[in-house]
Amino acid sequence: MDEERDNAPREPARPGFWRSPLRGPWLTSVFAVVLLVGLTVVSVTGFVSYAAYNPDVAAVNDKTPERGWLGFYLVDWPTEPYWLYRLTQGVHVTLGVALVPVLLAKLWSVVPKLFTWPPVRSPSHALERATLLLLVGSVLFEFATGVLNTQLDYVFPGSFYTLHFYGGWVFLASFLSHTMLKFPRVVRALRSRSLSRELRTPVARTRPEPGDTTGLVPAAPAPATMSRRGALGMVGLGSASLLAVTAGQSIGGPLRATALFAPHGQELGTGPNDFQINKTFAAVDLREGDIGPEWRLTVQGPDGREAVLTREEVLDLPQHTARLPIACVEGWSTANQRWSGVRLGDLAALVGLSGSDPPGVFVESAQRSGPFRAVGLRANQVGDPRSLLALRVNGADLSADHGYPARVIVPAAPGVHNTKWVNRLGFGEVAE
Ligand SMILES: Nc1nc2c(c(=O)[nH]1)N[C@H]1C(S)=C(S)[C@@H](COP(=O)(O)O)O[C@H]1N2
Ligand SMILES: [Mo]
Repeated sequence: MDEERDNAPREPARPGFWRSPLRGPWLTSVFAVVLLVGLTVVSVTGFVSYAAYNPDVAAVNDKTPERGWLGFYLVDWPTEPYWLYRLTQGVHVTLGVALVPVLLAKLWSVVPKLFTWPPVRSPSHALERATLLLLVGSVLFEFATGVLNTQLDYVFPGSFYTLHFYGGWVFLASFLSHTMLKFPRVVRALRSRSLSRELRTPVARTRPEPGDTTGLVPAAPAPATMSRRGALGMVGLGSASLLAVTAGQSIGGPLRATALFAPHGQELGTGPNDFQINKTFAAVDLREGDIGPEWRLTVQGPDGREAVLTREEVLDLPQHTARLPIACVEGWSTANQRWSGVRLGDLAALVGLSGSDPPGVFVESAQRSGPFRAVGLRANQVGDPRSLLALRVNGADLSADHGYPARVIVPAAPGVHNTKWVNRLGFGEVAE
């Protein structure tokens, strides 16, 4: 008999369906505050990441050419401090990953609201629900596309940036209005219970939150099977574990080995070239001949001046050294590597331009097709004395995987702007 009753339909809109006694405004607000702080940082670093692409410089940099005024905040991406992108993108990805359990817990805590009956009570209720749809939709979309991008090596060719950028704006707008709408309620809820007392309350003494006016506390709560302390601990432990298996990919050193979540963290070269490789020589559209003795570097200036150099001739130019990391949009970065090669400014001087105040440059790779074969760099990047066309790293020739015969390395730039297998530099070919 009892069994039959258990099998009866338990539709989620029925008041008695949701029974966890932990659900209530206080618990929801604790998760909300963590997300308010965390997702603000993730959003800001995300929009900063787009600015780091210097989209105004060249069409190949611009992943959202239709963005209009949504690019109002773009700045000339600086080269100082040299670890800037390593920090902003490391925080964006690592914090984003670590917040997944908090996000899921927050959604769990409010899920009965999804099935509110009647679904729409008034025009303002309809508006509130529409905003929530945008908020929940965009946050899930941003997390899904972000995690897929870090794990699956650009499964969305090119369009990832577009999707993630516009999704980011939808999220930010709905996040701001949701925050303003709910802020007073969150403050009130947080004041209603003491966190330290909650952390000392075991399951046996766990009761539903009294005097609820938000409708989050279930109408017919079941006895507690877990304390609020247990729920917070579980979420906290989940976040801490994700942090532990992610952070190492941008911190580096011995911690690299702990970055089990890192997609490229495991693919290293050998000897002095033993740091992460994004696309290997074999993975891109390159043939042996493209980087063999036949390889030439073509340097061009705005007035038709041109220099064509063999690798030996590039090595005969003054060589400089810069200790710089590679920091990928996927969140991983290398420790500082010791790059040596020719200053981009010195190469501009070869075609009659000022070496100390050079224009921007269009960089092209011998790679015949595929993403990242070309990039535009701004004048401030070209003029930085640490910006090199590197031929060697850590005292050895570049390996084929790291861009032999020559690659660009620029301080504070996203990894994707450090073009490998470079064979042409067009100075003055990009917007300033
Ligand atoms: N020609 C070319 N250059 C490229 C790429 C590429 O696919 N092709 N990948 C870029 C990306 S996304 C990154 S993060 C860095 C990685 O450099 P590494 O493989 O030497 O670590 O190279 C950049 N340079
Ligand atoms: Mo990258």
